[in-house]
Amino acid sequence: MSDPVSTALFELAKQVIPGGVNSPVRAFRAVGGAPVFIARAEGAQLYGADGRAYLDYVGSWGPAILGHAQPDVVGAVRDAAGRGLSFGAPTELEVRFAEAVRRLYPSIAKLRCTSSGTEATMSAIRVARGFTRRDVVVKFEGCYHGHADHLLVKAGSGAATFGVPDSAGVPAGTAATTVTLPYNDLAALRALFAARGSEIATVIVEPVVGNMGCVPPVDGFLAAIIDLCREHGAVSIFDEVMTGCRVAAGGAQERFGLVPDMTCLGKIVGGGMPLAVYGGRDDIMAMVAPVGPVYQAGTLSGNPIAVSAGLATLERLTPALYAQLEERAAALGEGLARAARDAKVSACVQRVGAMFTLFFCDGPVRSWADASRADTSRFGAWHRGLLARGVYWPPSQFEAAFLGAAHTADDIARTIEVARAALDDA
Ligand code: KE4
Repeated sequence: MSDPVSTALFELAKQVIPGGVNSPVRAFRAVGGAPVFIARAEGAQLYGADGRAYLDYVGSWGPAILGHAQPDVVGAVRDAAGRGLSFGAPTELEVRFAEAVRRLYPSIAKLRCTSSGTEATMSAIRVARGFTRRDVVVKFEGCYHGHADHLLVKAGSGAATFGVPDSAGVPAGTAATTVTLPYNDLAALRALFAARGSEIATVIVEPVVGNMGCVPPVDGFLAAIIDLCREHGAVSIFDEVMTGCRVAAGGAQERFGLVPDMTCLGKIVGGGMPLAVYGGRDDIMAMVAPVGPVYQAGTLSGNPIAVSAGLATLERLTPALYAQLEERAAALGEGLARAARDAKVSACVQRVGAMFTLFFCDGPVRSWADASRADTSRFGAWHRGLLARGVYWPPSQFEAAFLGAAHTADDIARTIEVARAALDDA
């Protein structure tokens, strides 16, 4: 159960903020109880409003790969803040940041900063539509790319029919230019291109899905997206807002050795500050105003404080960090799978690098149709058991959990034991 301080704060919050939260998943509706209100965080630990400590596996939904309040990142933010918070004018910092991103993502010839992942994907799609002079956007069921209207769309009646809104307030006409296919379904993708290839502006994909829980791509799926887009004059967009700097310093495209036409980044690149990126091939990015006819702008785009946090983070994404994350995440994944087997619970662990999910269903989970079979009420009971024992897990079966540099081997061992005990509650 949540602490009384958080519960009281939650009641106050609900008087002034819809659902008491500034983003829906934080409301704990999928797992029950009041959300923990966080007072501060350091390393791998969160501290609730009542002072209670929690071992954190959300990491602000990915950004905290170096651990919370990492001294060098905080120092960079403090220094930058002393020089002014925002200028609405170009700075050298933005140039250095863009150069640092390009070194990690050679597929990005030019990039633009935005203040959120939603802005990054929304802008990338607008640029792809301007570049191809086509309207149709292809996405995959279970993938989330932020809350722009044309991305809040679910599959229509048939696999390759146009989408229907997945949120109130999205006009049917907007949804109708988005086609949603099953993730990892190569046949459906090929069939769509065969039928409508000349209408498709872009295919946007989470190269490793985090937003239905961690679902890796099957061999050949991502390469097929890139190849089919090239063949039909469409633009492939890797939405690496979550996977970027997470599954490798250079993201999924580095891990899998692929070259998408455009890439979106967020979360880790901003070190936890409001900073995201979209970019890609020179000829495509030449479409962006003021050079080209596709308009995109932002008062706080490339904000010097956010960019300082991003730069300080990128500079610390070392091979040693990823080796440590791989070792610790593998130990945790194996420990969770063993605990589920010992408890005779139908479950599977899916992991790519330091992003992972314990699904309460048999694996493999390759698509939304698979993921939606998970026992969400059992997940909720397990989550409450973890929380009661001081482990803060993503409050939804359909989210990925994350490890950071500050998680120790002892933290992993403790988490496995706590997970084992919580499985008995679930
Ligand atoms: P933001 O607009 O939330 O910065 O980014 C949207 C976005 C785009 N693409 C991917 C692959 C993403 O995962 C996200 C946002 N991720 C969610 C967590 N699954 C953010 C948490 C939230 O919505 O509160």
